[in-house]
Amino acid sequence: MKFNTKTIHGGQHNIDPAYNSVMPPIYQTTTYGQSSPGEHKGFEYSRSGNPTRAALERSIASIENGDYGLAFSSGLAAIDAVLKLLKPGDEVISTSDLYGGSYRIFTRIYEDFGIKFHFVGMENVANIEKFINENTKLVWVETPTNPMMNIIDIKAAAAITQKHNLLLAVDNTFATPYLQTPLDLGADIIMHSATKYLGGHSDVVMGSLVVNDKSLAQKLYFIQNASGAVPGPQDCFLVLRGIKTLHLRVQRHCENGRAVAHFLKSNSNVDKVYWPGFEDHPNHQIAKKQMSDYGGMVSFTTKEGTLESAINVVSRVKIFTLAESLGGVESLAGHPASMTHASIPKKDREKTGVVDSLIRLSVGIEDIDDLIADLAQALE
Ligand code: P1T
Repeated sequence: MKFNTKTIHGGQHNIDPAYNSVMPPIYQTTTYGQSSPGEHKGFEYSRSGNPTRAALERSIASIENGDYGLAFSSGLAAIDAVLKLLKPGDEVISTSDLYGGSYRIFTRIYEDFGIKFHFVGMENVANIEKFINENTKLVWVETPTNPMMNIIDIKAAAAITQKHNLLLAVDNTFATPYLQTPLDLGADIIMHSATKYLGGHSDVVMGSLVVNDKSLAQKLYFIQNASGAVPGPQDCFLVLRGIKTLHLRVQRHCENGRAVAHFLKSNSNVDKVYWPGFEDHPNHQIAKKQMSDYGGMVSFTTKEGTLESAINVVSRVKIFTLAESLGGVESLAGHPASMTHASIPKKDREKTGVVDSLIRLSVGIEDIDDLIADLAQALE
């Protein structure tokens, strides 16, 4: 099955034997009757499993070319489940530029449990190897990175993790499987904030993991059930509905993202524009190789280079909404330093480029003329 068919049909065969409904019923139930103890029709209790969630988990696995999918109550709950594979003393090597909340769970929760994190610029993947020692267990890659749009070579990172017998997890939130499928490039775990493009309509908070290895899937399933951060059936239904148009939406996000990136580059009140489709982006060649297009996320700095100038722009937009999050049909503008990345100490975030004058855009699927006119008036 090709991708544009998988988004609609992947893992959805015979979802409703009772009435052949084309969408799975929302099984709004906590529990399932048993004919005698342990004898049931596949579901016992909705933390352990729910048919609507199972339909979504199969869909997500299918679009990521994976064998096993798991859904969580948020992207961070999915990250939390991956970190629970580790033990005190273990070490993780992570992308240095990443979502502020990922940085926060690493440094403010798991460091206290005795896990050590190294934040490494992975634009040159050879840097990963410098931090590997006998305690290293996991390499965490976000690509494109949030919000600097750095690109990390997943295949080259996988060659390193395979050589050293480490797990490679890729946060595929920005790219979506429409643009890149990390398991095919050698990753072990794919993580999503399904809140973003998979859901696609800014109405659900959810996370997911996809893996191919059966024993890894079993460990993660154990954690999902034992820790219990599962999504409800209504939310699973909404994300499943969102996935059915993922290919159409991301295609338009890419078109609009490209137009916005070029507009910003030509605007005299803009300094730098971060978008992996530019030929002068430092890892454009890798983006070109591992992604089928460049996505709808664009970051830029103002020419003035001050906090005030960035605040002015994000306060003046009218069609873009000043808000956290991304990946919905509507365009959003964010100020990473004070919003999504405020939990990263100023000196650390500035090292990665998250300066006070940086603005991040999640370019939606509205008419491109309206989006550009809106940015033009805000930048004036
Ligand atoms: O918000 P949640 O569903 O828990 O997902 C966390 C998360 C993980 N990974 C990436 C790359 C993300 O962007 C996020 C959430 N990001 C935002 C809310 C944001 O505005 O960047």
